[in-house]
Amino acid sequence: MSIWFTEELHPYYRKGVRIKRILADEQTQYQHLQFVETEFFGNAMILDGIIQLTERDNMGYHEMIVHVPMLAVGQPKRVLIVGGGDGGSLQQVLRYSSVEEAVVCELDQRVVDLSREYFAASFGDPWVDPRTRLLVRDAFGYLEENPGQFDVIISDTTDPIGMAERLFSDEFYKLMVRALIPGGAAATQCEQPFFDTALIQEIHKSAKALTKNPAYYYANIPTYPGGGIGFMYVSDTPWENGLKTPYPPGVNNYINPEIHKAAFALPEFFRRELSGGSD
Ligand code: SPD
Repeated sequence: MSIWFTEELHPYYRKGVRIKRILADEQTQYQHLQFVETEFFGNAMILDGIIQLTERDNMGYHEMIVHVPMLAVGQPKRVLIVGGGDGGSLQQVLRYSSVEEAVVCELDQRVVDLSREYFAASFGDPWVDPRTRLLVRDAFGYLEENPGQFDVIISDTTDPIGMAERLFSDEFYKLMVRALIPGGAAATQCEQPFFDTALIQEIHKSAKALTKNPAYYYANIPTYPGGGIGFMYVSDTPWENGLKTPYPPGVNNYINPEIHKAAFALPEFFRRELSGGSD
């Protein structure tokens, strides 16, 4: 069998990947969850018709969402991952020997269960690490209950649709910043400059009101709309601090010092939008 999977996250844009076979297809309590084997990108997870990650190109996403805040903070001890049930961010977080606890707040247990099966070749089994604590629950309540607890928070979410919309709100950013220790840093999945300009502007405004040194950065991921995705770095600590920090043990497949720096260089139209259109 060889068929095309076509994704239409935006009504004016489509992309497709050729798939070899469907590995799993189920309706969980929360969403339509599919795992497929693709022709080129290895195994992929699809939620409600949207590609979340593939084995071949997830490194740009997970290395950048994790290492930029982790390196900026230096010796992170307690880390919270919001979402992230596939284990890709967790695998990167656990590379740091300074990490004493990595809490993953994921709503859908089936995402974890099936990812352990279909991404084992890529991520190993980070869930058995004694530092990992999986909480199958909504992150909002957890953030509310845990002010001032985390050195780093990684918001590794789906797109702002349905239940996930709240994770892109000012309210969420306030709770997230409140859950950081002083000088802690967060990085969030923050969508695509071409397609989501207004949303990113709003989030940047919230981040600026809450912290001294927020910044938007970008990574290339061919299977995401527009070929990539951006992240909001949210912290009083400048992201540049991370440029001086050595990488944790293990192999990097995307980040290096040049990429780390260049990721914060924004195309002019978008830089202007984020600066409020004034300069
Ligand atoms: N438009 C796709 C955005 C996917 C973001 N979530 C990725 C989860 C990987 N851990």
